[in-house]
Amino acid sequence: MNETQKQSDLEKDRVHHAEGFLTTNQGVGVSNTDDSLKAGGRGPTLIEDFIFREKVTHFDHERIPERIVHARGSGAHGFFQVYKELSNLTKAHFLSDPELVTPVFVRFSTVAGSRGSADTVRDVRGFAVKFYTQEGNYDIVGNNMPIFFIQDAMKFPDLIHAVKPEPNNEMPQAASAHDTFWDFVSGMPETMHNVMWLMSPRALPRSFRMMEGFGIHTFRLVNAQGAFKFVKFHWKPLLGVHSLVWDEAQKISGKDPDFHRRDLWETIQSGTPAEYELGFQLLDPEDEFKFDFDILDPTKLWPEELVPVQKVGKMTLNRNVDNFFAETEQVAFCPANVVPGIDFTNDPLLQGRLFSYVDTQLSRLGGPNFHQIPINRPVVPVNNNQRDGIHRMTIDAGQTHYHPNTLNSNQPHSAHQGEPRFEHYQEKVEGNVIRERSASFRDHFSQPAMFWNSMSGHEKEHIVDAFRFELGKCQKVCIRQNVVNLLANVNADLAKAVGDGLGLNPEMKPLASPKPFASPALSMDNTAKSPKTSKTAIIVENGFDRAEYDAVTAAIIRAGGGFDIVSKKLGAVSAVDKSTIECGKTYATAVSVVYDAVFVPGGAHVDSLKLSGDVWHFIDEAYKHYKTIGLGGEASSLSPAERIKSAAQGDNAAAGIVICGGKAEPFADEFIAALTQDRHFQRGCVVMAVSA
Ligand code: HDE
Repeated sequence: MNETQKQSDLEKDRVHHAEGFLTTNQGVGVSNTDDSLKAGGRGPTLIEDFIFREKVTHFDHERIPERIVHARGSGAHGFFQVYKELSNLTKAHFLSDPELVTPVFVRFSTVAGSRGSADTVRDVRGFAVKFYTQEGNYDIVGNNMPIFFIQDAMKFPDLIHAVKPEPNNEMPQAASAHDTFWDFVSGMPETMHNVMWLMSPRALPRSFRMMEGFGIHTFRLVNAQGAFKFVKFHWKPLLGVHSLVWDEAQKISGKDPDFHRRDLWETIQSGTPAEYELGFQLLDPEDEFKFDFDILDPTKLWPEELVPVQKVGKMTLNRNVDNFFAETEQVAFCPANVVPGIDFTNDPLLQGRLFSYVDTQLSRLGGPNFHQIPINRPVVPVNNNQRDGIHRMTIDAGQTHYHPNTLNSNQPHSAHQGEPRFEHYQEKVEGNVIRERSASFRDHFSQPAMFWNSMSGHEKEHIVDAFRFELGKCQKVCIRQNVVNLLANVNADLAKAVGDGLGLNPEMKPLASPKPFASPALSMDNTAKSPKTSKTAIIVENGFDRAEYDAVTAAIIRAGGGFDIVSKKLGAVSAVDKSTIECGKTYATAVSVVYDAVFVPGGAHVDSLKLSGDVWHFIDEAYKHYKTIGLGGEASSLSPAERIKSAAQGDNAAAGIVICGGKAEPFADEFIAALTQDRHFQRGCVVMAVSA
């Protein structure tokens, strides 16, 4: 089944409600859905009103329990294709043929917040992909960070209890900046690597379309001959990895809590798909012990400089859901959903996950038949002796539902050799039954130190600020102190810088002296950059320069970006030459934080713009968030560079501010070049003196 076939499979269950008369759930026609049945116009409602009772009863039960983690999510449909056949690595059929189009459904999510929480909180993002393959469903249930907080699934309830709102007052919502989280962290040094990522810009994606995805655990690829390689899965966004800045993210949480959801929805709706390449890091079995970390430890990544990521295929998300609840809410992912050719390892976090997902879905989706919900249904037949249970959808005909049987000639039969069937990799296992952590899992600081060493100046500054913010929100000074002590094991300058902001010094001698290793691939400065799908706000009032406007808007469109026209009121705005354009946003409905750049054409309107506090604020805020600012003709007088520059910035104060020097076209090209650079961090960044 290809992508279109999956769509037509779902079509069977899609009801358009476009025409026809109202009915009850029993199909009985309803003439009035506005008034309950009463004894007299002013009399009591009658219990026999089955139409009222049915409508309200259904409404009373419209919500199902939200996910205990990853409650807030956004989904999209699409397809996956491999670049070349990979049968030397795996017998997985969907990876065997570049012609094969495998339908996928993806759900992106935050972890800690509840279903109605804001999108741009500081958090890990879920990146869960369901492949509807010819051999059954395969799920990569990953995150946007390549490592996890804990090493053993046994600690997951503790971690989540600590990060979720505190139990006595249910605060704060969707935030790790509180005592219980940092109390847990300070007692669990293994969290330090993921905590470093969480304090970095990676925790504030600019868009779901601009973040990486990782399967985290080490898996196995097994080929038809039974040979295997260890593998780590990566998703690499074609647009590169980009982030918000913290002040901006917090403001977006108020101005547009649906920022990421809207971004994904609107981009797909406009016909531009979200695209990611699937990458493999591969390791031969004989190299299992060649690193100074254990490949089964999920708090460790494989540096890309040591094990390069090989791009093997591409995923394209090109279709929004028809119904959020039916698809995004009811989809059930599970790391145990594998197909022949892909297998597990003994990573103790993965092993626990293999149990947890179906277990939670049993209560969230109300029983054992959630695989029959359209979004969860495989595109191949399901054929077994499982029967009955809550919400069984199929009518399973016939006398036998057991095996072996003679009454139905032993059908369905066990899959033969030659039929697609899952065969577990026969790993040799031996050892004493013991409740302990392997000694090879004990180094908790080398990789956090590597992450720190790999960051650029502004990324380091972001991390220090994030620690100061989060710990500053903790009430107990001893918790702040414990974390600062722990940070000294990662990097002395980091601990000192964080401590300075909190009025504390690291109190203990570091336990470890991590190696000065860096992995340049970890810095977002080395990512792909593109003006494609960027959004520019164009501020105009009556009397703007039409030639500059035309040149810049044409250049934005050529570059694959978009723009909104923002003014003090909606409707027509006239240029100097009396031509008009339609304005779609006002200073009340548009804010700089949801744009990548601002452009103000020159013209007489600048006199009026200067009288507006909203306009100054719009431009200054974009400046503070390192965004590109284009100022044509007279608008150059709106430049924030001279007004708000600090001594530390020096000549960098004007970075990313493009002023029109006369001709509109070169100005437009310069504007796009600056927009392509993404943020202009050199503008305000005071690079810390940090030793490796
Ligand atoms: Fe999950 N996780 N998780 N997790 N997880 C769930 O399953 C769990 C972990 C991830 O969009 C739950 O259906 C345990 C790592 C994503 O629907 C639950 C452990 C990674 C999603 C669960 C982990 C993830 C979930 C809640 C520690 C990245 C959202 C609702 C062993 C590799 C999927 C549900 C979606 C959801 C358990 C750790 C990713 C409770 C026990 C590591 C993307 O089953």
